[in-house]
Order: sequence, then structure tokens, then C-alpha cells
Amino acid sequence: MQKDTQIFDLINKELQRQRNGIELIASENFTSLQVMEAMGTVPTNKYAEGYPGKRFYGGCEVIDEIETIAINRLKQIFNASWANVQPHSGAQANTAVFLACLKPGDKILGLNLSMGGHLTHGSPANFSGKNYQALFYGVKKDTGTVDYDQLEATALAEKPKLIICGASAYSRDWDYKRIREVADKIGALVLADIAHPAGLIAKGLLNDPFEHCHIVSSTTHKTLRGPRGGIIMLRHDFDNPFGVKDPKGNIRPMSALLDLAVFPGVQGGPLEHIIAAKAVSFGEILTDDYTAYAKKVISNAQAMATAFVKRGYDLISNGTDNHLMLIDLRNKNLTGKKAQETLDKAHITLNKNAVPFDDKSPFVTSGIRVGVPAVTTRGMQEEHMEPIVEMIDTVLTNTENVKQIEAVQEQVHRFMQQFPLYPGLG
Ligand code: DSN
Repeated sequence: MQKDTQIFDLINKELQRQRNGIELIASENFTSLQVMEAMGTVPTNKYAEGYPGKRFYGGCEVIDEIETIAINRLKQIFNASWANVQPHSGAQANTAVFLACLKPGDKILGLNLSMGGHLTHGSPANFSGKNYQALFYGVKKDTGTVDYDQLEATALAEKPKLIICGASAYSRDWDYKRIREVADKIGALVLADIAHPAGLIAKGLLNDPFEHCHIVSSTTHKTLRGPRGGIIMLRHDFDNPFGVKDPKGNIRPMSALLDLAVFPGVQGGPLEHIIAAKAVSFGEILTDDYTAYAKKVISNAQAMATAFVKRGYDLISNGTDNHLMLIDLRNKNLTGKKAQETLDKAHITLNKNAVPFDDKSPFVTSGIRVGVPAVTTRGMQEEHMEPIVEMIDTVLTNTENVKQIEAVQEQVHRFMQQFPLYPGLG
């Protein structure tokens, strides 16, 4: 068969783009070469509906070993008693949690998307807002931090069955204990979606959601630095309090309901090549090298936040506890859209983002979200954050100056030569 040069040339072009640019999208990262290698291997050829030891097709004995290692490593990372590594994405993981916990029409309570929440936490555009009655809490206008009083008042008045904590654009740690106390007053379950800070939680650098939340979901490709995918975990198993039963009408522990919700509930055959890559990345997370990485992510984020504040940028909550910061650009007379598009021209990649109480549409927004997991993987230290902020500031204060933006683009390429990416590739 002829090599598909059309596609492989484009893949190589994307490699050059990733190599030469500064990647600040908070949800992106660079996997190790061995994680990528595992993704392109023969388990992609195998159907393995079911779980290790209970598959529907023959020939799954090796796949069973791979998936069992992935599960065991993940349990070890988070001190969990049960884990499912099959969700194709974080959204699929959350879909399965909802299916296992709730009946259609039940009430859920999550952080509003416009305040940093996630689509799958009740957005009207998403299954979670269409199939369930979604209620929201937000952040406080003065501090930019989660309004736990509002969360509690809404929970007590509306009695949702599931309270969701977790966000895609929130730079502070969570008070899981307080949320669990609220949930216990109304008999609700708590889901922590830790997709963003999972890698920092894995190393004990942020509060532990497992201590207080019934169920924890995550993606595997953000701070966890694995392949693109999802996971669900329990530290303690329990019975569903709302009478959700398995398809045969039997009462089953939550672990069994979650397994059934992933398959056959929302997915068919698992992506075993991705599960192999998840296992490899989980092995990496268990090393001291990864501990050093996770610590560096936090110190780099704090160094970057300081550099932005020094230049008069308005950071929501004035700083960060984790890997990202959210910046309100209204005092700079810029929209998030304009900032993203102009920085793209200089090969600095980040995303426009709504800020709390934004007066602009989600297609325009007043803010940008900036994250350091990817540049930290490239080997950057605290001292590299200041020059990055300087380059960003030059672009944002010269948005109509083509020559200046081209000069920053050249500066970006020179800067990134210090941090080689996948030297053996391309
Ligand atoms: N798209 C992801 C993010 O950027 O945070 C969330 O799913």
C-alpha cells in the first residue's frame, strides 16, 4: 500500500507547529514518546467489549493484561479502590457517571460554564443540560472564587441529586469538604471532575477530592500527560441512594453501575491501544520525575501570574493555586477573540475564555485562559515565564503592528529552540 503522504506531510507540519510555538492552552500537554508509540500499536485492531476476564469476544487474554495493569496503576496513583479506564473522553466519563447515578429529569448542580465550569456540568447545549434539570452556582464578583454560600443556598432550596465540582477555567483549589457537608444535608452525591488539575492532585499538591467526593472523573491528557481519554474512580464503593438499578433490575454497588454505564451504557468496544498508552502514562506518573514535573507546573504558573500582574493584567482571583490563570482583558481594551487571534500570528497559542460576569458572547469573550503544563513539559523553569509574558505583552499592545508581531514570531521560534520536542521525530 502506498504511504499516504498527503496526511503524513500534514502530521509533520503539525509537529513543526508544536515544536516552534509556545503552547499555553491550559488543557494541552505533550505526551512522552513511549505514550505516543503505544497509541499507534496493534491493540487498535482488537474488539474487547466487556472488562478483563468478562469479554464478549475471544482472543482478549493479552488485552486483559494490559487493561488490568492500567486499572491497577491508576488505583495506585489516587489510592482508589475501583477504576474504569475505558471512557473515550472526559465527556464520556461524565455521561456514564450521570447514567449510573441519576434518572432522566433529575436535578444536578454544577459551576456555571460562564464562570469557569464545563459543558458536561449542565450546559443547555450538552446532554447534561438536555436530559437533566441543571442548576448552577458561580463565583463571587469581588474575589473570583467559588461562591460556596450560593452553592449551599441553591442546594438546600432545590435539592439536586448530584452536585458537581470541577472546572475548565478556575485557578483556585476546591473546598471539597464544604461541598460534601452541603450534599449530606440533602442526601446528594458529589462528583469531582478533576480533568484539569488531576496531575497536581495525583501528587498531593492540591486538596484531595477522594476524601470527600463520592465519585471522581477525569481526562487523561491534560496535567496527567497521557493519551486523549477519560477515567472514573472511586475510593470507597457504595450503593446508589436513588434506586438506580442495573438493566436486569438488580441493586448493584456503584462500581458495578459505573462499569455498566460505560459499557454497554454509553460506549461499545474500548480503545485498547489508548488504554495501553494510558497504562504507560500512569507508570510515568508513579515516578519521582513526574512529582518534580507537577511541582514545577505550580511554580511556573505562579511565576507567570506574577509577571502578568506586574504588567497590569487583571487576573481573576489575583493569582493561581494550580496550572492556569484566567485574565480579564477589559482594562487593556481588548477582547479574548482579538487577543487569541493576534497571539496566534506570533505562534503563541492560548484560548479566548469568558470571564465571570462577562458582558461579551462566548464567541468573543473578555478574557484569555493561560496554562503552563505544556511549556513545563518542554523543560521551562520559572525564569522562562517572564520572557513569555513580555512577548505576549508586546503582541497585545501592538495588535495592529504587523512588523512587530512578525518580530515576536521570530523571537518565539528562537526561544523555543532551547526546548527540543521529540528530537527523533519528523
Ligand atoms: N476543552 C477542554 C478545555 O480546554 O478545558 C475541556 O473539555
